[in-house]
Amino acid sequence: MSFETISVVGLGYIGLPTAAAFASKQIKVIGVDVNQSTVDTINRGEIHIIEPELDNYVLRSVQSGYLRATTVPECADAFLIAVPTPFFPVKNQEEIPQPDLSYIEAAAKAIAPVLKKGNLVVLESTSPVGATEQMALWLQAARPDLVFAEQGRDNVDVYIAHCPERVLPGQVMRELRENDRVIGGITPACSHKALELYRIFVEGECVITNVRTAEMAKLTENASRDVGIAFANELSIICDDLGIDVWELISLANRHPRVNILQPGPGVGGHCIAVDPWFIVSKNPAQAKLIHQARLVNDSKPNWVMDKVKSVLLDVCTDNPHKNIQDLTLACLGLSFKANIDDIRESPALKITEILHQELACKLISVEPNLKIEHHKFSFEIVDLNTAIDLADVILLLVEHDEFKKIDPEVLKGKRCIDTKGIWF
Ligand code: SAJ
Repeated sequence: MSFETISVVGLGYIGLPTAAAFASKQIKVIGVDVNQSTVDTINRGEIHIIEPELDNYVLRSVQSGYLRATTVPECADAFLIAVPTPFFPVKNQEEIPQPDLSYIEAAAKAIAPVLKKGNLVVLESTSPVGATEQMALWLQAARPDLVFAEQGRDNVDVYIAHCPERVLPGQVMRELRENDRVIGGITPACSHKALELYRIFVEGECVITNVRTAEMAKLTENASRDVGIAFANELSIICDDLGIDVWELISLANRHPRVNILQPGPGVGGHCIAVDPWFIVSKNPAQAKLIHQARLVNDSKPNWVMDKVKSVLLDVCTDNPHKNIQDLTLACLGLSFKANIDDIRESPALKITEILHQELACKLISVEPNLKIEHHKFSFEIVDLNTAIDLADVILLLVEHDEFKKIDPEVLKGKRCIDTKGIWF
């Protein structure tokens, strides 16, 4: 076999599961991370991120000797780069975020000294179109003694490809194995080399294309979903104005055999769908009008929800003239970025709850059944579901957790409810 040892650079949400997937197939894997405590945790057979099944995979891989972590890259047959590709901060909403490829550059410079003839380097990080070719240039500059892949070049020493991950947080180990993979080499020989690598553990189909199409495929998947959600979010605002139940409307429209509208919500969260479209917009701002607008629609949905809450609180005061806003209690249900997970990063529900807590004079309480509260510090109070329903004058449903779907409609009687996920009406 061409691949006896594989090095995975960046041991985060994608790199560590990928390293463990290769190790589970009895391939020697050297995991590389700049963070010493991450390296130490993995070498103890433990994990530093939350993902079902991953703990067992890592423990077995480390105990069997197939997975080892280090801060310093070592020689291997293939290198997978799975480092973050964040955006530079923007000064105002009008500015288009620009990608920061410095982690890829640092990873390329770190592995360059240990590269040798016949190696394959795969960029897995979600990246703007052109990033893999840029990585090849950084590698070539660091190792002028080796010939790196370049379009149209036949005889190369180091093969280079892009193979984006497409796994859903919460189902990473299964999806890594079962999902189809798009593989784009800088040359066809690079694609075939990368195909051989992924076939080690991927049971889905591995489809070959060129490098730029592979980069764009990943961005397209998430941008397509973002545009679809923006359509649903815009519909929800129009329907609210027209007195139409958007959930009923969508379920009726979706009975058409060629219509499949996504679901509105309080905004789009997570680290992928709300982020990846910007890679397209930043590269082609003049052409990517719809993709850009979808981002703005989804990013503005939390403001619409907050305005709605304020107007409902005012209504309650108008209906009960003896009550001031200070006398009212608002219960916000859910903090995570989507249902039945504990991940609160880039969560519209958390953002809405925090801002409402800062801005409103009423009492605000929150419920999040998936979080270990002792691990977090919030400025607002967290209570259990029954207490929240008991105390609340107004209930704001932000995440469609199973616990909230099971609430008996009887106990909500007499409360004003704002259901941003359409689970109660
Ligand atoms: N959302 C809606 N309405 C919907 C669907 C989702 O408002 O109809 C919201 C969710 O509440 C959440 C956000 O969108 O806030 C994103 O959730 P998600 O479950 O759709 O996606 P992610 O971000 O967890 O994972 C996505 C996946 N991409 C696609 O489904 C196209 C996953 O396959 C990717 O691997 C992942 O991004 C990634 O890493 O890029």
